[in-house]
Amino acid sequence: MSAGRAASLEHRIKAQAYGLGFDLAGIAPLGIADSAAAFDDWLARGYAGGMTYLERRADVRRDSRLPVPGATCAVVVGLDYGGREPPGPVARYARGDDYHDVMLDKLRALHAWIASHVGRDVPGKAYVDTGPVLERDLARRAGLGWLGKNTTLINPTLGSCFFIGSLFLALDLAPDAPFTADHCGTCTRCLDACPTHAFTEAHVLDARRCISYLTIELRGEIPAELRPLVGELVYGCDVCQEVCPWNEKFSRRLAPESPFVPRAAVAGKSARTLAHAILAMDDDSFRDAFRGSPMKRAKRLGLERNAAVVLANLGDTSAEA
Ligand code: B12
Ligand code: SF4
Ligand code: SF4
Repeated sequence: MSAGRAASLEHRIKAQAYGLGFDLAGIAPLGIADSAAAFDDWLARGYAGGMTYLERRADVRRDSRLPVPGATCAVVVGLDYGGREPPGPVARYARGDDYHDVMLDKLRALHAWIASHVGRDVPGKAYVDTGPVLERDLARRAGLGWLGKNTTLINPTLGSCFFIGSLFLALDLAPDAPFTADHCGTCTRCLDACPTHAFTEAHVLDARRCISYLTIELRGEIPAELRPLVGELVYGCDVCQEVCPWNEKFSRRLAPESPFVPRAAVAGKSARTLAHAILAMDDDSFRDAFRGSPMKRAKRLGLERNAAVVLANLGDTSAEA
């Protein structure tokens, strides 16, 4: 294939990704992650807490040649979830439909389009969040942004409120240039604003203290000393992104037809109203309210725990007894 035709294929793949609704697209070469040593260190310090799955396939996470044997590159995409939507008790990413489903459908459509475009089967696999991939590292390699001090991947025209997905392919594509600049400068807003002081230093998050971990991933009780710091957050936390100047400037509102528009169970609800609604649910109403939502990850028990913590923080004892 000539260099000219190869360039046009990369361009068309990215154009197709934008056509499918993605906001960012780039091509990453595969190999040992640039932050592999930082990841090892993070695991060794125990910062993953109960997320033991991160340790189990750490060797695969560290080296992006391993998740999909035969793959030679990954098309990495970003999908905005509305960082400019108003704050509330549920993190913005989790208010609407489950992004795993939304992104995987689009990535599989992209994969099918690539196969039909090149006229043959192209072995490959799509991942969103749950695969053994250091997605932010891979996205930086694809040129989509830099790793901020709050550990999120920040794009200079979109901020950080977007999901990352990747399509690993056994296809000879020219990679994009990695994002090498760091636009955090001397800013420390995210580190200073974190309610639980979860950053041990810039770029390093002790997940065991992070409200996102405590309200979503943790099974069992939230440690007593951290409960008051959870404040009114029922599910997830956006604080270290809300204060980021790059989000203040570039985050977006959602289009009315976006799958991430809040569903009825959470839309416009205060922390108190939502917490009471959760505590009043039975299995059936929980299933109805959160079918197809990322919030079902915490399970009914986890959401009830969070609701109780939030009501205690509000001094609301009406749900007790
Ligand atoms: C585990 C996990 C979590 C954990 C731990 C987060 C963490 N920072 O490690 C918890 C539950 C706390 C969490 C929270 C959130 N998460 Co999360 N999470 C993941 C997951 C599954 C793995 C991340 C991981 O490997 N962590 C291990 C650490 C060590 O890696 P890292 O976070 O990538 O950090 C890198 C840098 O810090 C860098 N590094 C370390 N030291 C240094 C030093 C320097 C100088 C530099 C430059 C870099 C550097 O190396 C690390 C390894 O690559 C990814 C999906 C995936 N498969 O990658 C989603 C993912 C990272 N999460 C995501 C989101 C949206 C969130 C939340 C915003 C959700 C919310 N609102 O509640 C918060 C954000 C909290 C935060 N500040 O990170 C998105 C991030 C999108 C983006 N634009 O960055 C991802 C990519 C999911 C997705 N597919 O969209 N998450
Ligand atoms: S998501 Fe919230 S609790 Fe977690 S690091 Fe960011 S500000 Fe701190
Ligand atoms: S708040 Fe400041 S230091 Fe933190 S990620 Fe944003 S620019 Fe970087």
